[in-house]
Amino acid sequence: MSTKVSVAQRVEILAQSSNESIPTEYVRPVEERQDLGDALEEVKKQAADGVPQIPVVDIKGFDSDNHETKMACVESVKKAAEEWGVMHIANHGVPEDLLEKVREVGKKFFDLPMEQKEQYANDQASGKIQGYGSKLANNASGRLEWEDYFFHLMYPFDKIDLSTWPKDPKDYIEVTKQFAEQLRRVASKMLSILSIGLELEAGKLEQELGGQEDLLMQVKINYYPKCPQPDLALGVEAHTDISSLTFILHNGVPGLQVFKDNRWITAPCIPDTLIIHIGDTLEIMSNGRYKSILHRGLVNKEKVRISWAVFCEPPKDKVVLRPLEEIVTDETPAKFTPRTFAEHIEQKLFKKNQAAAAAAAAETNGHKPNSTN
Ligand SMILES: O=C(O)CCC(=O)C(=O)O
Repeated sequence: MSTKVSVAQRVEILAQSSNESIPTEYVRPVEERQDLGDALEEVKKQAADGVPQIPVVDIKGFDSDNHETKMACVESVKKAAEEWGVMHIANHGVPEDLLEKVREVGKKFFDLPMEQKEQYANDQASGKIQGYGSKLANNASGRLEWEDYFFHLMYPFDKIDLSTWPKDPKDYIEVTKQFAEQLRRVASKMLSILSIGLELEAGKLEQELGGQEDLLMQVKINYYPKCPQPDLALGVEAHTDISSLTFILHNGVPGLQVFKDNRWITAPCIPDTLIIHIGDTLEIMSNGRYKSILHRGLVNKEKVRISWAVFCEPPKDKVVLRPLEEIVTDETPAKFTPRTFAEHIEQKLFKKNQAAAAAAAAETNGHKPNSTN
């Protein structure tokens, strides 16, 4: 039986009702409410509190002929990847007018009438994961996320399926292809910097991840409608990414929060930068030196937020993820067991389902679980 999400379950539709409270499936359990609030308020509060901020790194220096300048760039990226697992990157070289077009075509898609968007609906139960979707209550905890999204593979071009991409607006495909090419270039550069940061050859990480031919880039355009109770809801629940790197572009509305030193830190919107997360794949390959950052998406009462999460992933079965042998020593033995990317996804899903089942059981028995991750 298909579990295709019906129109009534789209968060955009829910948000259009004049209800002042959100349905219970969207109310996060108490243990998830630390630092949870309206993203617009949280980001202001934090600036006033002097909370440590996600580092901003300038990657222009990596192109310099001057060795010291180049290595200073490597050091700053390495430090951010080791201490935070997330950074804003400045001077990434993606033209701002292209980024503006990406924002425009994404917004135009979500502005289409619902019947038109539904033509692209995904069907997770039958394995059709590309397309327009909303989270299904398919886990034991039954909690939902305050967002709709559009997900598709965007690079390499010989593996994409254009029939799954929006045909409206007309320039969606052209703009998204340009965006993909630009981000692929930045991904290579970041992987070179991160390789050198581990004292490896510049091309090592990219080659381990499948190289130009097989490293995949998937885009998830997150559409977070305004929410009447942002102190109770999450746009995206807390998770680490399975990817190697994830890029985040947004429409200038804050919402991303990262977990560091036992608190949630809200990312401010810094003009002309892109956000990059380190994902599980690089954490494993670097034997834990680079951190896969736990993060989530907040919502707010006043503004629609749209973000573009672009996941750079190795092929599912061709590559075995393991701490690179150059890094494993007697003093720093391997912290992770070898696994394919597909096995990593399976193991993670299994753990998540177990945790959700335990949380649901504890709730039924009147206990409060400590963790939701
Ligand atoms: O919207 C964001 O900033 C984060 C999105 C995210 O983490 C995701 O889609 O997996």
